[in-house]
Amino acid sequence: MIKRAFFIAIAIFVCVSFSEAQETFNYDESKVGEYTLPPVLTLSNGKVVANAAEWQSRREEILNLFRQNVYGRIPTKPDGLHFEMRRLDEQALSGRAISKQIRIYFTKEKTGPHMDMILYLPAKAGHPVPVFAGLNFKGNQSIHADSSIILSEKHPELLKNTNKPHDQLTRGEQAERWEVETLIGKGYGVATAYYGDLELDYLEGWKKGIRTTLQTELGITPEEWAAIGAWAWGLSRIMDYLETDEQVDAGKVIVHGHSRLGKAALWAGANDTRFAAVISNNSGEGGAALSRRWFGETTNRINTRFPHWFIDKYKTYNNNASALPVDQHMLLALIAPRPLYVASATEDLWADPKGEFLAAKNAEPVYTLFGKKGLGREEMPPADTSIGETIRYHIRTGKHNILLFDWLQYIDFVKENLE
Ligand code: GTR
Repeated sequence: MIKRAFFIAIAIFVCVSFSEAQETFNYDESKVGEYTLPPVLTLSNGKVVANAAEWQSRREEILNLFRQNVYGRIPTKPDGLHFEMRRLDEQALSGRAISKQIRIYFTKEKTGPHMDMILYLPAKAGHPVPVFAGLNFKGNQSIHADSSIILSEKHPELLKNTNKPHDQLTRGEQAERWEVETLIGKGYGVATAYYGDLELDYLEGWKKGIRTTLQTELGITPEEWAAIGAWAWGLSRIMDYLETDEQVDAGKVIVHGHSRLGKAALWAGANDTRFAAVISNNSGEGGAALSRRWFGETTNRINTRFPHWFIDKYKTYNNNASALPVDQHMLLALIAPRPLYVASATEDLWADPKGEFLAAKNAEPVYTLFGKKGLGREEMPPADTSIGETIRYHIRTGKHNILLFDWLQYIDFVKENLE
């Protein structure tokens, strides 16, 4: 048995290495080649959408195409969903914030699958506040050095091979990505949960994640969706909680995510229109970047390296993205008419910044139907310059990351679009 598993593992490793070794990645704009994007406004019957009311049928079509070909089905909320306050601190962050640590149980039973979220709110707001909601990579304790954050139960699974205590390794480790004080100081709430509470991010993570544990409650088999879908589903469950909290302005919840979690944020925003605005930070291939552009990461590579992120059907487009009935500008269009921010970074060529810009650009016609302005220019802006109105874009100087510069743009974007 062990021997068999060993040989399967070797075979997978050899296949992945072989297909990666075979593939060349392009970083030369002159080699991108020609491609034609599927028209966002043309219905499958050939009719062209002429106004916002007609867009609804095209929207349904596109959503279904993404479900059938890329991310899989997305179930609704389970009946037994309920919340439990684990820790409430009215004097968090030296009195500047209120923090609520809430367990979101996905079933009636307290022994069942759950996700732990933390919500920071500005201490003296005096009114319901807009909230930035996004998943984190390393457990809630990683977003801030705040010692009252309860350690993630799930994260240690990924730290098995080290002797260092979990606490030492991860508390505050990703604080520069979260800017909690900045957001609180400007009057916003911050809600987050660990993405591994939904599904741990490795090939077999689904076996212990919600795709397995909730299949009966949700009426969906594990292969009908994939990890990005599970993470997106979790974002909607955060929204379920936020709707119940009187200190939150549930009409102003902004879903955001970086990188693979940016892909999940886009998919959550596309499915769940309760999210008032959507932010994709360096989400790249399978996120905001056009799949048909041969630049940086490819469909083949993402499906080979991360087979658990997308459904099996998506793998049939490996080396053949032009056969996809969708491209990622259509995913962005599903956010319309809600405010959408797409951000890239100059050194993040793997995510194809120009492909992200062009996807945003090609989502514009849908925003126009609603009388909303998009990017307002044809060419990419210079680095560190935010452009656009309801659709915004910037390319930050530097690496694949989410940093203070990005957050400051997101804050302005929310202020100008939602308040
Ligand atoms: C990379 C992957 C990207 C992106 C990134 C991340 O390895 O190829 O699509 O999602 O990981 O999540 O940091």
